[in-house]
Amino acid sequence: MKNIIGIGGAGSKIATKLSEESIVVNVSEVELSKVVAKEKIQAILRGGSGAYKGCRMDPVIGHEAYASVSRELEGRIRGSLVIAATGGGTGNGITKGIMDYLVKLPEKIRVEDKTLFALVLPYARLESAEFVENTSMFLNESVAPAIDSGNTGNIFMFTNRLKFEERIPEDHFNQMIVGSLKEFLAIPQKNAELKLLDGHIDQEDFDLFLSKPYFNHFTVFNYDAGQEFGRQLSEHTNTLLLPAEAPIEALFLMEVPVGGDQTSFYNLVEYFNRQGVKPIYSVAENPEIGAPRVTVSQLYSRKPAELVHDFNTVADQHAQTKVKKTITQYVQLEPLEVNMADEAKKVKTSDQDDIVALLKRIHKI
Ligand SMILES: Nc1nc2c(ncn2[C@@H]2O[C@H](COP(=O)(O)OP(=O)(O)OP(=O)(O)O)[C@@H](O)[C@H]2O)c(=O)[nH]1
Ligand SMILES: [Mg+2]
Repeated sequence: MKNIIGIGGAGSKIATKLSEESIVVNVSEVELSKVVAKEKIQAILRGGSGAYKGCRMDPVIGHEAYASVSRELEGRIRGSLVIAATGGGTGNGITKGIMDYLVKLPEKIRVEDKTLFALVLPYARLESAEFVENTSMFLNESVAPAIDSGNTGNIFMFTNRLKFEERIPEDHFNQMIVGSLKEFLAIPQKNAELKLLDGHIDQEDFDLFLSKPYFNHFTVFNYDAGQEFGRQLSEHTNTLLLPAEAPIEALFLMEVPVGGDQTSFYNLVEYFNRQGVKPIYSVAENPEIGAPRVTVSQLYSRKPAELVHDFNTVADQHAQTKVKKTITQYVQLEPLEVNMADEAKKVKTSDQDDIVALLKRIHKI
């Protein structure tokens, strides 16, 4: 990872928890002063005046401020991870600037230069209508085209649902996000350090996986080889992330204790095979654990309206209505055929059968 870039209040807090070597970007001087970072970039509001308190939840203001930092950011986003909340003005508006830039690039970005995004979505049931609307607009107008351009890498869709439902203190919740991301990103390092028993995920394989323009749902749990894997996977979704849809690609690391059964990974291979996916995997011996553990990542794709709906699937009737309103306001449904052609193209399959299997899997035929 070249740089970790935190944008806006939430983005900066989470990025600097992930690494003090982060770069933070904010309009707000106060928020910038509160974090320890390698580099602090202050975005300037149009007109250059004001107390630099932030964008007051207005992404239009945040997007206008993008012009003041575009040069600096465009030089730093390649091969980097961008972290921002989608609800406020600054993280939303400036990340929109980055995504628009990636969409308009005349050339295709190389694998190692792809930008990853970790987005923090509001919990629609309890967070303000502005946060929800800003998010709907962002998912539809920025995220969907960015994915379609093929120029973004994996996108992690974090949600504040658990934070609100379990009343978790903000700092602790941020630590949970960071801990979970670190665990997933440690896969190649574990492959380098642990004794490998089967398969292999090296840094290049991992980077290639991260470079795909899909959503990434990853999760970690103790695996019981005596039980069905699919059920365990659905019982152990990562509750910090939006749930995964039918996977297009998958990757897993299975860690087994010394002398543990190293062949149960075939269950996972077969499970994914039934989903039409051939996973990349490795099995490693970890002397520090007492039971087998798996880190599983699934890449999936969503259309704009589904995306907007996703972040609210668990909310109550009131919030459903709130989100429905934002869907009709912001989301224009494209003709299905257009999306399907794109989906098929994105998955670089050599034979027609695979494309048909893919379309079936995503329930389009
Ligand atoms: N998980 C988490 N969410 C946060 C945190 N701070 C704010 N949020 C959420 O992020 C959204 C608001 O985004 P912020 O990052 O505060 O806003 P901003 O990008 O700085 O934009 P403005 O302050 O409007 O200029 C809301 O959904 C908040 O609940 C945090 O530290 N952790
Ligand atoms: Mg702010």
